[in-house]
Amino acid sequence: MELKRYIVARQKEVDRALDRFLPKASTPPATIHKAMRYSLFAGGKRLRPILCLAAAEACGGKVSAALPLACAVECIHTYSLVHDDLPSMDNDDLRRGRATCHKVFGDGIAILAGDALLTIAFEIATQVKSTKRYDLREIFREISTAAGSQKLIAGQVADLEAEGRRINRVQLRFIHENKTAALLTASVRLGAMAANSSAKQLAAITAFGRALGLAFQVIDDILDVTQTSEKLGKSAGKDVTAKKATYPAVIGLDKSRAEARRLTGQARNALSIFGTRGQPLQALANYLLEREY
Ligand code: GRG
Repeated sequence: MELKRYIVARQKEVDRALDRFLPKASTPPATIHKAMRYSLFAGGKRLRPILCLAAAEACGGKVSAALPLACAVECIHTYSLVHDDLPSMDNDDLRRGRATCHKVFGDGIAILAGDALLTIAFEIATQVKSTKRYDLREIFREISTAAGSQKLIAGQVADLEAEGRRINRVQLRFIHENKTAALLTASVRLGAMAANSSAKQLAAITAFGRALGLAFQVIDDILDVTQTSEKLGKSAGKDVTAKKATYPAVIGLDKSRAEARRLTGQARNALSIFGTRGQPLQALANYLLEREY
């Protein structure tokens, strides 16, 4: 399997669908739709939607059936980045290789663009068809809990409260599991649900998502201290300046690299029940471990 080509094809598919789902930039009030599109089409890697679609494939489902859910998680992810970049949160000027939403549109519109991206995620998700095993209620519960105050927002709260303070490995894991791994896990679980996965398949996909999600954030922490802003498309070295809770800060760089490898191995092992249908997920896990941005 040629992974690069696979990723580019999926990115295009997701971008086309997002473009269809989002109001046009000229739709009144144009400012908000321009701001939403500015951040959504800023060149994100589309990892969460790609993982969602690959999970549907692994469970023997059609990629097209999972597409609305893949787009919904990308909208939630983008909202979280827009809000995270605000002066009252991480106060960042650079995201996805360009000026952050609030730098271009002002804080008020950036807050509203984030709100609107979160809300439209649920509107887009209504396009999915329920399957024999998973009805829309279950699918909506999955999305809302992942984005809610006990997962994504819990992680962000813990992250804000840990700034400048010494925290231990358990507290750090809590931040990473919620700030990052929860939405990644929901992405693959939603793909599996759209594919009417069996309980055994869903459990394997969940184990994969949790380990991969954690590995992803450990790698993100490592890249923050080893890469340039140019390469990352966001401000490098920010974690150290902001005295952020990160794996390199708590356990050191070498142990962080070993932990990322261990977690990636754990994620890949969880895929054994899928055989060749799990190959794209296997390759994506390896790719994320080796990534440079
Ligand atoms: C504001 C509710 C709220 C949550 C914010 C997303 C987030 C939580 C904080 C942003 C900073 C950060 C380190 C987030 C962890 C997740 C992460 C590594 C995001 C970047 O994801 P990529 O690399 O980004 O997939 P692209 O731009 O490629 O989509």
